[in-house]
Amino acid sequence: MVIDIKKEIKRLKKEKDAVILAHNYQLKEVQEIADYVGDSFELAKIGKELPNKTIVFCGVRFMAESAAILSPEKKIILPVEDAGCPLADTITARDVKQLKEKYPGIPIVTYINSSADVKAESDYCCTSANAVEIVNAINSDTIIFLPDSNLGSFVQMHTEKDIILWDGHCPIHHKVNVEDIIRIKAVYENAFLICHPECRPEVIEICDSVCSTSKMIEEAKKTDKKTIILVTEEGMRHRLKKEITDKLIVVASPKLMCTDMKKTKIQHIYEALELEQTEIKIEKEIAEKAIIPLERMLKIMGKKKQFSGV
Ligand code: CIZ
Repeated sequence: MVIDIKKEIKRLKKEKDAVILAHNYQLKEVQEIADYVGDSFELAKIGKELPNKTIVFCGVRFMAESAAILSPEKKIILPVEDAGCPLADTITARDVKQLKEKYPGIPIVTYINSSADVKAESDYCCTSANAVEIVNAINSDTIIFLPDSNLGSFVQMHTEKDIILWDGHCPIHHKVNVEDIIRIKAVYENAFLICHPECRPEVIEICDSVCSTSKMIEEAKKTDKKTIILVTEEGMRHRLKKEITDKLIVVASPKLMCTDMKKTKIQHIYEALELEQTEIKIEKEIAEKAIIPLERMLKIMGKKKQFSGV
């Protein structure tokens, strides 16, 4: 018997009181079947606010963990168990503890692309959109910034404070070099280049705008230029193409493809709903610690919202 998988997903969503969230970097067909598409923290917040009991998070592990930290009362399902993030994997909670011993009293700001264990050892969290603002708001002349050193270097360029970096990178963004940008600029001479702050500083320097994935939509809409070159994971192109129909959207290099982000297929979403697997559970003690840097971030951003339940 051939089943209509999209129909089955719809049925199971209702049966299990579930919502499907998909990251901006997911496959086109996954974005299309999702109820919400966005950046990781945006999605975790949406998941928290929705009434559904179950969240199917199409993304990588740390993203589902953030949703679990924010919504401990809900069932958070990651459709592909081994969808991970090589950047998040560059640091462990033990590494953070060692940094604290080495630099006592220096606040630790941790990018959202990190495990729950690492967040639990951190003082503040940040996203790529608010990293500069968070660092500047902290009452200390020196800050330890984890784990992405390109984002940390970007912050260093926009603050008077001294930033101690962790040597982590997103291998996808870090792979793009100046030659790639020069090459694509030569093809599309009059294009507007938008890059992610996880890119190398020398790449950032020759782009027109540097911002988080959610801000990219705004930036692409704002420019008069008719061609947009994205220097971020290629899934973002689908999101932009949907929202901006009168501009040509191009990805800077074929290197910008994250295999972990592309692991989730429609079939996995169906199985995830049917079997309610893989559930992402955070130990209560870790969740209670990990929510503190997230709440501090929200407080700085002026959203003094308190998350209950952990
Ligand atoms: O946290 C996210 O969603 C990522 C990976 C990047 C961004 O800028 O949205």
